[in-house]
Amino acid sequence: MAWRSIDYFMMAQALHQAKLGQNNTSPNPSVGCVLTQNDQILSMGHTQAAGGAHAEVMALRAAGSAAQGATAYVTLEPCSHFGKTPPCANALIAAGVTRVVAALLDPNPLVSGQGLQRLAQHGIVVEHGLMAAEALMHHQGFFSRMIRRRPWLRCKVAASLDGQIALSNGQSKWITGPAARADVQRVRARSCAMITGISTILHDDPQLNVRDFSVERQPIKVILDSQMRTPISAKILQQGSVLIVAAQETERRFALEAVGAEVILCPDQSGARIDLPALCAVLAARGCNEVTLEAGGTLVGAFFAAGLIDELWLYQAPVLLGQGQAMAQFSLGELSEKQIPTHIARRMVGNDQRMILRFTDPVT
Ligand code: AOF
Ligand code: ZN
Repeated sequence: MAWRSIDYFMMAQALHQAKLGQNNTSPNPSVGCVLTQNDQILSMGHTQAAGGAHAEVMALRAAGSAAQGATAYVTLEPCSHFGKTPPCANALIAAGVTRVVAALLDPNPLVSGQGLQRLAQHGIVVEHGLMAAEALMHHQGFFSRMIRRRPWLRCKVAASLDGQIALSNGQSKWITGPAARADVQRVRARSCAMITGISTILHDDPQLNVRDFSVERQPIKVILDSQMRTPISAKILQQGSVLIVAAQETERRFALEAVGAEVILCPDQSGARIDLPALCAVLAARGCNEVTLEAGGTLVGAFFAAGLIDELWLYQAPVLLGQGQAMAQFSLGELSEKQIPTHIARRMVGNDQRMILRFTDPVT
């Protein structure tokens, strides 16, 4: 397909729209839509919070009758099914749109190609694949959940130059600076769930919530706590939306449930530890597209060893901590087994370096 530069420009606007919704549409993907007439923007829209209007409907509402004969640029194929809302394909047809350019086909089996097919059956010119790689980066969580049945898993680590996340005595506040911590708040805001371990709860008493700015949706807080040792006084329990994942039944379940936590069992074969792949499947089944792990070296190491970390967000402070706790504890028999990212992006955030290291290729 030979797209014109104006097509790229419009799809970039649609992607920008899509990003506006990224903190609150889950389990729905946050899609962006731009309607144009004679290469001029008529209107734009993005997906509303779950159950609300889709991107196309928002843009169509804003354009009104001017949508007759328009082109629609969408980051994801318009839907063709009756879900919580009626099909966007029908709305585009009814409005008289004559051309639809989608970056990606919708991996949802209820849609997957049928949206574009319906549009084409009504004489609408349909194209797809424009800026697909960029759109995939944005829609990665939704694609991961739909195709792999597990969320896109990001691991956030704040470490020193020498890769330590805490001193030997456990002290870890604060290795990175305020700009990096503010950046982490944005990462939490777009996460459907935050995962941590019982050791982090006992040592740091974190809240794992978004508090620098207001959000419509706080992430679910998931505590991997094999023996249900989370203290009732833990700050995280005051926030609500806490899921405690244990390996064995204990009588502490009742006290934890009494303060509002949900407790589930997800044991591995040994019965003593948590089955990490099964936990990821549980989170996907609950509609989690993107999940962030903020934990100590033992749990991070276990997730790495299980091959479940798609992306490492490493905030590296320009300090040396010497003897301390390593960011990921796992052991390799051979150097050839070392974990190698396929893509690295770096930038400075305040005085700290942020590296985004991807270990998984985009899921399509
Ligand atoms: C679109 N435009 O903006 C989005 C789409 O239950 P519903 O009606 O909200 O439908 C959810 C499904 O719609 C979701 O799984 C995905 O396949 C698609 N998302 N489609 O046409 C949008 N967010
Ligand atoms: Zn739709």
